[in-house]
Amino acid sequence: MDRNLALNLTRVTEAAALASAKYMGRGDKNAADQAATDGMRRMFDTLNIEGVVVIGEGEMDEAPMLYIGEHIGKGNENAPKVDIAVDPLEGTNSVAKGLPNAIAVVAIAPKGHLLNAPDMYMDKIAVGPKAKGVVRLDAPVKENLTNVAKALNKNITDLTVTMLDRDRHAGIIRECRDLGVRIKLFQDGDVGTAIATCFDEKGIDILLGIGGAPEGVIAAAALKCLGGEFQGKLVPYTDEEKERCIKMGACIDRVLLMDDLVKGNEVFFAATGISDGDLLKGVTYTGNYMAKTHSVVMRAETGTIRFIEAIHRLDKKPEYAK
Ligand code: VTB
Repeated sequence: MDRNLALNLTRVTEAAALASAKYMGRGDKNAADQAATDGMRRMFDTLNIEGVVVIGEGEMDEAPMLYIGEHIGKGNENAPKVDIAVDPLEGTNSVAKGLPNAIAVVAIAPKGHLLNAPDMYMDKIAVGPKAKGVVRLDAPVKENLTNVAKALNKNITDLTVTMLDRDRHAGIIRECRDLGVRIKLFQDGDVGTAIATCFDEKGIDILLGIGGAPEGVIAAAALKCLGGEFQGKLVPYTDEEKERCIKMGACIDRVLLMDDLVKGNEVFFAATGISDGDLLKGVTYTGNYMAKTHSVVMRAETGTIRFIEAIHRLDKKPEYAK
């Protein structure tokens, strides 16, 4: 894949972020999601790729665009054949309520390299590069936290664990409290918080808990670029979900490691902040029809991470000016 494609992905996530940020705090999560999806889809049409959406907005009959199986890109001669994983608006509730952590994200890899994860829950663990190799999703919480503390050269009581604020995490929260670690709960958006474990200054040492499976693949793509570690296990709650896993050939009996989620090292990832979050600042409107976006774009092959701050003239981009 041409390395400049990675930079072009920033245009794709910026487009989604600018489109959905207009709906910040307006209480309409569907409109925000729709705007993000439209914006992202339009920009994808300008890329010279022969892509297929493997993680998207739902099945073909559930979503009008960016649905699983949709063919994307101009696909000129020599266009790379790629898998595409998108979440035009990760954190729909956050945008609707004006809360933190909403981002627009995309990951791409050569065809067949991204896991086609069913839309259900996934149990997750994510750590940054220094703690890579010392955690196992199926190990007891105490063992993982002890190992991470050792790898980071910290006391266990100086660790910060983050997880979604959900009742289903009551057990892990109790175990963490018994160990005396700090817990940072968040309302939505575990892709950004998983990635935040890879940056020392974000003050998050480990992500635990259950969130969405498709977003798990996207987070794994980012952590591959960053040299961190992500593991996930599908959590089908109903017989119907179990059947869906079997039909899709998705493994429910074991922990999915980095290479099960994202094969190889040729993967690009981009994200743009919509509301302020652990990873990125959100879209800000600076007056005079100007907006500022904050994005991150990365490639696993070289490990280069770019933070891109962009100023957009909305008077020259009428599609975002409304
Ligand atoms: C969301 C969202 C996460 O998982 O909570 C969702 O905030 C699933 O959890 O970022 P709930 O059904 O309890 O809301 C994510 O979308 C992605 O993992």
